[in-house]
Amino acid sequence: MTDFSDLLLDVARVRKDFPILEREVHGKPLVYLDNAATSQTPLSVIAVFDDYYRRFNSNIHRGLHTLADEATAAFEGAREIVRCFINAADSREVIFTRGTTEAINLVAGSWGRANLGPGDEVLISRLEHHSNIVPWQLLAADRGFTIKVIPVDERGVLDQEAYTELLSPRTRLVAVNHVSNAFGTINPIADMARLAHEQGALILVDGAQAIPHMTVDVQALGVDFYAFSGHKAYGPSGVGVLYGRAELLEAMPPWQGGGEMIRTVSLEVPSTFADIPHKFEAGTPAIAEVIALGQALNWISEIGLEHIGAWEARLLAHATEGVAAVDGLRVLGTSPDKAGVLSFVVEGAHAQDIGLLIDQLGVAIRTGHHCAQPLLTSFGVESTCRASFAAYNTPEEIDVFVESLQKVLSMLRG
Ligand code: 7TS
Repeated sequence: MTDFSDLLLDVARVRKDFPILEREVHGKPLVYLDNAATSQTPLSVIAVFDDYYRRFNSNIHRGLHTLADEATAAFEGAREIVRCFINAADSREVIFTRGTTEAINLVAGSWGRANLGPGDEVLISRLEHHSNIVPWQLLAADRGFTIKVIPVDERGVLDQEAYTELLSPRTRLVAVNHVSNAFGTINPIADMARLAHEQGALILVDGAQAIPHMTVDVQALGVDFYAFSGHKAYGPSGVGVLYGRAELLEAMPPWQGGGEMIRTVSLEVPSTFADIPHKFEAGTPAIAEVIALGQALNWISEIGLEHIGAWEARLLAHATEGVAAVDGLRVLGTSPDKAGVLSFVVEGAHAQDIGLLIDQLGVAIRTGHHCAQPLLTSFGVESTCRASFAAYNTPEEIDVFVESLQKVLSMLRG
């Protein structure tokens, strides 16, 4: 039995912030273990929307009236919260996007389109989410560069020797995730960044699964670009962040054109563009969502990322121990350095069937390829079941999950 008593996270208090956790599903208390897809939202973040639309809903940056001023101050305040949260040197290095996917597409569409061509190589890994694969494939078809893939070993750990060998002066960019959504593997980003830079390459990190679980210091990691989403970090959907080093962002051409990103527009001579970060924020952004994302990061800081990380690690250990007793169950992703993600398959039972039946018992897990088809294919499976943990999950919920899984399997096996 895993001991949680030494940990400094008051889970009962944390749970009070999440009204959704009180609901029932099919007459059973909800056990929400799909946090890698989307985490739940605390009251203080929900309250941002009420406050914003009741008191100062207004378009930002271009108004002179009070509401526009207040909305702009809150929006730019959120940029400073993000800067501080990831320890960026300058808030101009924080660009708001719709999410991780859009952040990566921005780098591909702007930096990639301007800098990549025949003879160049982009290194990705077999652990990537489709959103860090497909933008590079689309661009490669257009620009004629080559994509190379860092392999994983049988634990789902990136092969660092192969990485070193794949790196060469032809490598222009390394694009890897910080934490794998499918297996939970934590990648040694600081080392990988150093090796990339030694070859003159840049490094883009997909941090969608890292931001809510571990301290991310973009300067200490030495990364050039870092992307994440609000909805996996106790924030709303429809908002995310691209961090980019100022000198890179300044040299990059605009991506989307429109209002907000211009300095002057002329029909006779070329238009000129705003300074960063506004150059990359065309059109009216998701204002309330950005402010709410700031609040979500504040909520994480109040609980303390070190406490959240330690709590989730213990939940993972408890769940791993629990499923070890399940007949025919195989865990995929056994990296020694792993975030709170438990992916597994069970002999003689389809992941889809498990997912549907366990939902009847109130337990929400994810089944499928988790948008990481190349990874799953290399492990000889099309889909897995995945339980993923957040600060509000409890050891008792893990026990319900394991018991429910046993019930479902005895139903499926007749
Ligand atoms: N990168 C990683 C590592 C992810 O886990 C996800 C979403 C994305 C990128 C895309 O983020 P978005 O916010 O732009 O959609 N991952 C998952 C998941 O594991 N299940 O549902 C979505």
